[in-house]
Amino acid sequence: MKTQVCIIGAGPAGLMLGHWLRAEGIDCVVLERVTGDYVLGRIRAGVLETVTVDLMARLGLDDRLKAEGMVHDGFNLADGDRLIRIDIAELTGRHVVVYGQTELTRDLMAASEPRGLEVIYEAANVALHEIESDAPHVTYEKDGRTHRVDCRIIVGCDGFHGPSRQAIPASAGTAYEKVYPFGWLGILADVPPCNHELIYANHPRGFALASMRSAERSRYYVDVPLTEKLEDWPDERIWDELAIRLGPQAAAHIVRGPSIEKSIAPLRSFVFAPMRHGSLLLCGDAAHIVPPTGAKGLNLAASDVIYAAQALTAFFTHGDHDAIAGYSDKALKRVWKSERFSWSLTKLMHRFPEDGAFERAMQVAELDYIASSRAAQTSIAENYAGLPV
Ligand code: FAS
Ligand code: PHB
Repeated sequence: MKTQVCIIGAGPAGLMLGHWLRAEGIDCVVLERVTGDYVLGRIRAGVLETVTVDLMARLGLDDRLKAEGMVHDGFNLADGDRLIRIDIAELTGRHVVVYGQTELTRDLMAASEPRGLEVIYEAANVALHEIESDAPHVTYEKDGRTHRVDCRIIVGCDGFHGPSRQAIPASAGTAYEKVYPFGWLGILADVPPCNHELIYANHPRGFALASMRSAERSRYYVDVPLTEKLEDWPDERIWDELAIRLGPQAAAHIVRGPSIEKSIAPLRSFVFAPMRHGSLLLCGDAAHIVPPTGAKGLNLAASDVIYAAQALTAFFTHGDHDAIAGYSDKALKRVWKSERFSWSLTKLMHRFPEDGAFERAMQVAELDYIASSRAAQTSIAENYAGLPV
């Protein structure tokens, strides 16, 4: 097969990019290792910045998002009995939209065929070749045969563990990483949320988050040591812990029910720079990971896609090589700001095992400052709503 752009990975980054390129009349194909149902079975992000909502609108794929997405004008930081509301709308004139990554991916998948976007699922052993040349190619196995895709540009949208970043010689880039000493244990349950807005809680027993997918489906998280196993956390233990950590106001409104999904995600901050090597561009989790505290993962994938799509369109329609050369610096500027915000909110709202009384006093002082300062709240609000692209 011969095409202009070979995209590896059919998560949100790969599919959003594929739709944009097809809309511009640029040939591309998406190779995905697993089945579509498996991709949809993952429960990940739930909060969309306007950048991501606008991108779906630009792709003409926002009907369901507009109909079913929940517009949130604010969110809350709980510190024991204290609830600090960050009024995004009042402070910045903006908002976020609560709409599950699963639903966003479902919309992108459903529109692929009508858009003429070819997605090859169950493409095994994807390998990248000659990425430093102007004629790279990708091979994969399917139906017992090895297939080859010749292209001009490869875009790695294959997540943190995918082959794309690993195809770049270690000497050609720098990996920045911070691993946190806890993970997030998340549950999904068909019960009404305990509050109409998100609550991030810092409690002596640990972190908790009350989120949702709809008025009937809730998503909750507690942080747990990385040694913990799912079998150590039967539903009742999670509900008990949430009722303690979220504080009395929220606890009074928690509706318990059986979990329909339960998983533990490790927390990591990671950036690989540069996000381009020869004819290979990296987008999304393939290049960077943020702890989910700032709700930035999916939204950073969207902004990468915007920068990559603009560069590829300029390259294929006007032969603009500088656009490709400039992609990495442009994307990394926004990536680092989101990394900083996610790291700082994680430090503020979690108890670190190595922390002593001083670190805790710093958390309290920062929460006191946030509670009393419009400037501090505005800074958090504009970062949470999403910095400009
Ligand atoms: P993705 O990982 O979504 O997609 C990459 C795709 O590449 C996958 O479909 C994968 O199967 C495919 N792939 C991998 N290797 C391949 C190969 N060899 N060949 C072909 N295809 C291959 N963000 C939040 O804001 N809130 C959250 O609560 C949250 N929870 C998360 C929980 C987990 C466990 C993870 C990993 C991430 C979470 N995130 C969360 C961040 C998440 O939303 C990501 O940022 C988002 O999925 C990034 O999208 P992509 O870059 O498309 O990567
Ligand atoms: C979620 O709803 O899954 C969610 C929301 C906000 C976060 C992380 C996860 O910061």
